Amino acid sequence: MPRPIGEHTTPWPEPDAARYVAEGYWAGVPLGHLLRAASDRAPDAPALADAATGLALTHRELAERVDATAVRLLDRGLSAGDRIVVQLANGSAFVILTLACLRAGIVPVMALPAHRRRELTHLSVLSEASAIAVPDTLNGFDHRGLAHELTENVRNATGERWQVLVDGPGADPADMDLRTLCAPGDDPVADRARLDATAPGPRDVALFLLSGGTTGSPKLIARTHDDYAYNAVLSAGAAGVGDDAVYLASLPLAHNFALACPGLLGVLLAGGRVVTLPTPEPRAAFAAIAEHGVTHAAAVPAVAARWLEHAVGAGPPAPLRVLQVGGARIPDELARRVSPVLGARLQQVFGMAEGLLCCTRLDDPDDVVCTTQGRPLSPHDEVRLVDGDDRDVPDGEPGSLLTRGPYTPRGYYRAPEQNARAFTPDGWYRSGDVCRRTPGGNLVVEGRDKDMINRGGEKISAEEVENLVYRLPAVRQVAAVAMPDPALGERVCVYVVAQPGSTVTLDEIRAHMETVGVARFTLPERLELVDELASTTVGKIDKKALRADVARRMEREHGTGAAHAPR
Ligand code: OOB
Repeated sequence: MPRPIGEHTTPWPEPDAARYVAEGYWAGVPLGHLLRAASDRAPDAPALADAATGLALTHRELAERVDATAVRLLDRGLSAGDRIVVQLANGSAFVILTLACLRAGIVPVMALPAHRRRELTHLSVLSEASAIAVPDTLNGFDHRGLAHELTENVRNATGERWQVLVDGPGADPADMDLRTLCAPGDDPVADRARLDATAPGPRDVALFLLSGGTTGSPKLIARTHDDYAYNAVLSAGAAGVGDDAVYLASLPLAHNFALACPGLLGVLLAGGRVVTLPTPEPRAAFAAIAEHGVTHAAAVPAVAARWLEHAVGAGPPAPLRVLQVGGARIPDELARRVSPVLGARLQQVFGMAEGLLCCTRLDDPDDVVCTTQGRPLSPHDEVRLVDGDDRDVPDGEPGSLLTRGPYTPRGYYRAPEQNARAFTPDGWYRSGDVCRRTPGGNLVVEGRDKDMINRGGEKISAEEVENLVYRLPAVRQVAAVAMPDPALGERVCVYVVAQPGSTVTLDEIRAHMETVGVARFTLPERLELVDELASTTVGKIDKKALRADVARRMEREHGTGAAHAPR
């Protein structure tokens, strides 16, 4: 039996929780109920369009499919509180399965399609998952095969049964076929009554998001029904999402941004419509925007840049009203082009799977929208900017951002050691972002003091890359750092000191990491072989100096770092 989730979470202290309830932040209703209620308000309005398959569902049809799927999951042996790793591309199977889990109290673990053996094993074992949902193949990769390969490792580690749910014609009798699982049911009234009677509690864990990579392997963030619903509803309000909104989900839905900021959940809860697309590639995205009358979309800066480029030839994506940009800092010059070129209002979103969301508001002056990352969503979000001794810095000075609030959990799941570092004893989350507060109260993200590389919004743990590179016998010392990149903001560069008489190449490092099985976006894209690594006065590797060094080298090679696009 998997351990009850509650054994390893850090709940909000009761006085805070009571205040969040009393002041109406926490609705006290599980997400499945809220979604059901939203669909009852406009059952015949369109809810979901899968741009890849053409499937279109109204709110009633979606809710009934979700209920039918939830009932089938329960009938096939999954129970409320069980965990299921969901690794699906954006599409109707992702939506129906995830919502079905929320409805039944089964807890989805939001893996990314890019994850491979190492990440999936870690997530499955840590969450003690009893199932995984995968596409049969995606972009030429055999996800079904890998899911079955994990069976033995996961069973040995957790003692759990391991069921593989497969989306696509490649499913065979050893799998649960997601197309059958997500099909319409025979008795929607009975399904609904059964699920209403066994619904999870509002403070139960609704889902696990993944942390953006500071320690070796991703950590799990347990988000409750109450806190995540609040996150989604509040985001919808700030993005101007109402029942007339049509939202394009083309960033991975497993990311907090596309899932609930406002994303899939916020838009459905507002009675709007979601269009799923497996890729944000501009041609496909612009076609989907035109075809479905998309009013709202979300992008990381690298995607926004490609959309801007595309719009110069193709013209603006006419129906688009709001483009949210977040996940990494958008350069001010790029931000200023969004409205004139795309004809849509820009909303900057500075968020984190750990909770806190900051954003610019739609009626903010252009200067605020284009040069800041906005301010916290909730009046109950607490934000401090502190120095190295956790003392508040004067306004206008950069400081490390600490936060607490009604949708920022107080600890990672099953991670006491990391929690001691990432949270203060009185529950503030150390985001690792270095920010400055403007006189108007908005935050500007100026840098970070965490050891993470932000590759176009994908977060990569430097420690994880180093751990893997250290496995190569020729490597004596390694440090992974961010190098500047014009398209993605940052990419991974590794500095290596080889063993005496040995050498190592970038291809060897990448091949080794691929053999271990990690997401491709984590593979280093540049190698610097050096005799020694710069160190600080206390003998730690000086990553700041290495980052400056690689930027300098690239500038020398190409005039500016900007001209160079490795791999
Ligand atoms: C979003 O969430 P995560 O968990 O993938 O990454 C969080 C980290 C932040 O701590 C910060 O370092 C960086 O990503 N970040 C930004 C940013 N938005 C996120 N840095 C600068 N400017 C921004 N606008 O990335 C995420 C979650 C919800 C909504 C949007 C993004």
